[in-house]
Amino acid sequence: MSDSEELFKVLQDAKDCKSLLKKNLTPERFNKLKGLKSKFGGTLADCIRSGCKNPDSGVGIYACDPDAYTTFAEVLDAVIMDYHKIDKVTHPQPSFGDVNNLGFGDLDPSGDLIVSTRVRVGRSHASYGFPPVLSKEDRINMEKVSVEALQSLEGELSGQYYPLTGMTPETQQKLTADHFLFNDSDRFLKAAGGYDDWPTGRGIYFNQDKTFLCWVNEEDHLRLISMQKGGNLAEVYKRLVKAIEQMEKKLTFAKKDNMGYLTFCPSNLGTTMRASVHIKIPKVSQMPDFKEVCDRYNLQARGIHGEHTESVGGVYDISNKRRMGLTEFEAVTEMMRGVNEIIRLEKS
Ligand code: ADP
Ligand code: CIR
Repeated sequence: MSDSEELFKVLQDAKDCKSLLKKNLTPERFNKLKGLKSKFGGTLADCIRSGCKNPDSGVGIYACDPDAYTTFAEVLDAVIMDYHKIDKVTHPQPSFGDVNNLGFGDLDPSGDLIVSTRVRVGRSHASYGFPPVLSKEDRINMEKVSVEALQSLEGELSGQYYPLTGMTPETQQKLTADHFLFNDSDRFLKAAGGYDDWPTGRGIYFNQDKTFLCWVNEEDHLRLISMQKGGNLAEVYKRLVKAIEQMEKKLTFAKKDNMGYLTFCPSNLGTTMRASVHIKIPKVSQMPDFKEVCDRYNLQARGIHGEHTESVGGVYDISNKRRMGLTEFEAVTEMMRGVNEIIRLEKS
């Protein structure tokens, strides 16, 4: 049996698996795609390894490289439509709204509930593949061009780059506990090859106040992040838009018609935007219909140390779930509306 056939068998035998991969990789699709290779040399096995080895995956499939969205479109399109709740793979041009008149400001002026606010996007270099097809040399070269672009940022975005190689474990732990830095503990990403050659080529850039940060070669080539304490979503969003515009002038990012920006995980395509609050909701989170409320407002609830972690002390990470088929402004507005409703419920 080939690598992909063995993986597919494991997936078919996983009877309790509810991932979008399991639902959408039918035997017909599998047989059609199993022998194909993407332009970067990636295979179907590279895309489905994580979802087959982790039957508790929610999504279960990654793109081995930007071309996977063409070569393996038959399964990826189905997963994309399912995740982003769209009936056609389509995505508008980027649109950030009028940043001087957004229609939202501080979501929690009382300061009672929202601990902090964060908005991030992912970006991929157009000329490189994603983790399963990258070499150590690719990672080092990508880090170099990313850091050069970051070092050209101006004003409140200007800062310094700190490579993971050589960083003390104490510094790493402190930055991670404070929600700034990533680590290599996500077993889904690990199985997808996301930590190959760790820690080579990885690092973090941040400004003096740690309100603008950039992750280099974590899950995506770049993750641009704006965050601060409290609930002022407008300030956080505006800072991120500024960073995106400056970075766009320096680098060429992978994009595709009707898909927007391309990312390793299909759940991040399109705007690639995740706008989140860490919010104290001891009452709402205990309501029997908490999950339904989140679904109704297209929100996702995570624990406070990132995806696949648990809540601590009634504090949850609440963010927009959909990133594709809507503009950046619409994605952040969707999150704002949902968070307003969660706050209303918590206070009533
Ligand atoms: P991502 O947003 O990159 O998809 P994670 O869910 O893994 O990924 O979160 C990454 C990190 O960002 C984690 O340390 C998490 O605690 C932190 N984080 C997310 N949202 C917020 C927020 N609103 N305030 C502070 N930290 C946050
Ligand atoms: C999974 O399938 O659960 C992991 N590979 C993570 C997918 C990203 N999750 C998400 O909801 N954005």
